[in-house]
This record gives sequence, C-alpha cells and structure tokens, in this order.
Amino acid sequence: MLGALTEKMQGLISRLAGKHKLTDENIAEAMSEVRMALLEADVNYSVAKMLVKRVKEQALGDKVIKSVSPGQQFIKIVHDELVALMGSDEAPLNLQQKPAVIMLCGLQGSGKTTHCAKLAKYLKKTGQCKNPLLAACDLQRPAAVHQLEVLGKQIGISVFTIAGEKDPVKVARAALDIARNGHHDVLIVDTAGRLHIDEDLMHQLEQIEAVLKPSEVLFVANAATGQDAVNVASEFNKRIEITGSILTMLDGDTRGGAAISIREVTGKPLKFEGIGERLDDIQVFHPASMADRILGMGDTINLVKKAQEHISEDQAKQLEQKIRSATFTYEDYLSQIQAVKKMGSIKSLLGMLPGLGSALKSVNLEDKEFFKVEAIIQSMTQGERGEKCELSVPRRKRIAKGSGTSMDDVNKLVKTFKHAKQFFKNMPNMKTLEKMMGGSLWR
Ligand SMILES: Nc1nc2c(ncn2[C@@H]2O[C@H](COP(=O)(O)OP(=O)(O)O)[C@@H](O)[C@H]2O)c(=O)[nH]1
Ligand SMILES: [Mg+2]
Repeated sequence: MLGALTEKMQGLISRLAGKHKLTDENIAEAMSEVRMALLEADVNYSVAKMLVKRVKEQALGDKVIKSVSPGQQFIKIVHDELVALMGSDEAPLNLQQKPAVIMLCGLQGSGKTTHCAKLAKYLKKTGQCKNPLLAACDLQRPAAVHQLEVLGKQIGISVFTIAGEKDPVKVARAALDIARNGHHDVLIVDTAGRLHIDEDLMHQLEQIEAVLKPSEVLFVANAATGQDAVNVASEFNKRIEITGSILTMLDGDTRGGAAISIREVTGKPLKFEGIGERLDDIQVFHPASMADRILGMGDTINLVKKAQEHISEDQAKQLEQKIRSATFTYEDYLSQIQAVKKMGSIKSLLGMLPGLGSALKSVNLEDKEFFKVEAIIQSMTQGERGEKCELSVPRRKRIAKGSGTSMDDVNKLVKTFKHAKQFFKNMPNMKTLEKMMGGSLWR
C-alpha cells in the first residue's frame, strides 16, 4: 500500500528503537532521513518542512534525551505529529439538515461515482440514514448515468435521473425536490469530472452548489496521484468551498503524500478512504490509523472495527474461553473461518497486525489454502467436527474424498489444529499482549 514510505520509516525505527542515547547529531541525521522519505512519498514541500521542524523541536528537548528509551520516544513524536497533521480525530459528516445533501466532486477517474454508492451503502449500514437517494448529475458521458444506476441497483438504493436532460443544474434541482417530497434523509450527488481543472466545469459545479446548498462538498482524490491531487483539491476549495475529502485507491500503489498533506494544504479534513473496488471498501479516515500504517505499525484500529462489525463481543468472549480451556473444536474453527471470510482477504487482515505488514510481502499466502480447510471441515460429520471421535485413517480418506482434497491436506489440518490448540493454551492473555506491544490496543 504505502510501500516505500513505510519501508523507509521502518528502517529508521528499527535503527533507532534500541538506542539508549540520542545525540544532536543522530537526531539531525534521523530528521534528514524523515525529510527525504516524506519528499519521496510526494508530501507537499512546506508540509514536510513543517513536520520536520516540529519533530526536531521536541526531539531536542530534555524529555527525549533524558528518557529511558529515547529512540522510542523519538518515534512517538513522529507518530503524534503525523496524527496532528492529518487532523487528530475522525471528522464525521454533517447530516443535520433533512435532507442532508452531499455533493461529490473531483477529477475524472478519481472514484466519484463509485464512492457515491459506497457512501450511501455505508451510511445506511451504520444507521446514519434510512432512505438515501443518489442523483446522477454527471451528464458529460452518457455512460456515467448508467454506471450510477447499476451501482444503485446493486445496493438497493434509488437513483434519480432525467432521461435526455443535458443540464446537470436542472437535474440537481429536480433531485432535491424529489428528495424533499419523497422523505429521503440523505441526497448524494454525483458530478462530472474532467482530466484537468477546467473553467466550464468549475462554473457548472458552482451553479450546482448554489442550487443544492449542500451540507457536505467532498473532494474525491486519487491517492496514487500524490501531490497533484492535493493541488487540485486546493483549486476546487477556492472555487467551491469543500468541506472535506475522500482519499481513494488506497489499496493500490500509493506513496502517501496526499494522505499526509491534503488536510494541511486545504484546511479541510479527510473524511473517508476508499480501499478497493467493492462497494464495501470504504472506511472512515482515522489519522492515528493512517500514522500507524505509514510507520508500519499495522492497523489495529480498523482491524478491531472490522472484527466488531462481524463478531459480537459475546461471541468473542465465548471463543476466548474455548481457546483457553482447549475445548476449541473443528466446528469453532469453521465458524471462525467463515467470520474472517466476511471481513476480507486473509492477507489484508494479517497485514493489519503490527509488525506483520512488511513480513507478509514475500509470503505467498493464498486464501485458497485457507478455504481448503473450510472444505475439509465441511466434509466432517457433526461428531468429527466436535472432536467426539478419533479421525481414523478410513475417516480421513472419506473426508479427503468428500472435500476434493488429498489425504495430505487432511493430515496437515489435523496436525496444525493440534499444534494451534497447544499454542493457544500457552498464549498470553490480552493484558500481557498489550504490555508486550507497548500500550493499549483499544484506543
Ligand atoms: N482499486 C480501487 N479502485 C477503485 C476505488 N474506487 C473506485 N475504483 C475504481 O476506479 C474506477 C473509476 O471510478 P469512478 O467512480 O468511475 O470514477 P469517476 O470518474 O470519478 O466517477 C472504477 O473502475 C472503479 O471501480 C478504490 O478505492 N480502489
Ligand atoms: Mg463518474
């Protein structure tokens, strides 16, 4: 994801972490490395300069030099300053007005149309709205209206269009009327984008904005375009005042520059991030989570959120109890696999664990292997799944055949399962784990 920047920061961290003494010289050296890494990641020049200055001021203070672990203290300062730069807290949408109008704008291909649908789905799923309406005001390409209609159908949310209409301002006005009369609590408006900033487009957006008087104007920025995205955001903000941004394509190859600079340059918070092509691939932008990812500290914030979405606290407690008492069965294993499957790919989930991100790069971790296990357990009888009987050779043969796997696969699973049980039995509890990781997991 954030590839090179994270790698550089990790390199610096591992060199500094063990240091028991920091001098003016090695602080200066570390600072110049941070500065280079930021500039290479396409962070806006003055933003990088400001960040380095702030970190330096604090790092040279007595508190760091005299602390027990100055290396770690230094990293904490970098982390905290990154968080502050990106806005400290989550920035929720303003949905007070009824209907609350959200207008998405940005360059062509940045992900506007897709994020109209993602946002509608997300707001409904999280109970922030009940009856959203999407409006197709990108009339530049005929395909754009159709694209929004298709997405709306996929998520079961109505899309307002006027067939044959050429004026997006008229569509916007009519959509607002429909939203008011049809008791829609949120209206999300898709607009046209161009390849570059263009006077006609800006004028059109100004007119649409005047008609809609939106509560939120979100600039959609493709994270892969780095500083360009930030400059464009700043231009949009001058013409149609934006209320925040959505950073998209964060699942792809990005350098991180946009994430770090966009808030500072526009003065408007980053509100959401797009992390894939599926309509569920959207999450609230959390500055601490982004700082964790930049520094290669995993993403426990979003991991916990995802887990909470799919596993209830009761289920989690029950499971922990079973694991600890080693009464964890194949049946439990199966329901775990199924819960994890709903959360996303195994590799992306493991990548969210602190310290595993870079280690996973070279690992050939296939979801296919994982799902083989699912097939094997599904071919077991209830008694076998509950470990009420020994998995004898004839049983194993039958299971392999039934699941379309080999005896080797089944043997491997039985062996891994036994080891896992042993491992979990001796595993430290959450409190010890938190201590090992140097702080609370539940921020
Ligand atoms: N990988 C990835 N692809 C995305 C994301 N958001 C949108 N896309 C894809 O990017 C392409 C352009 O998106 P679209 O919404 O049509 O952009 P628009 O021109 O700004 O409306 C589409 O193929 C989307 O499926 C994202 O967060 N990650
Ligand atoms: Mg579009």
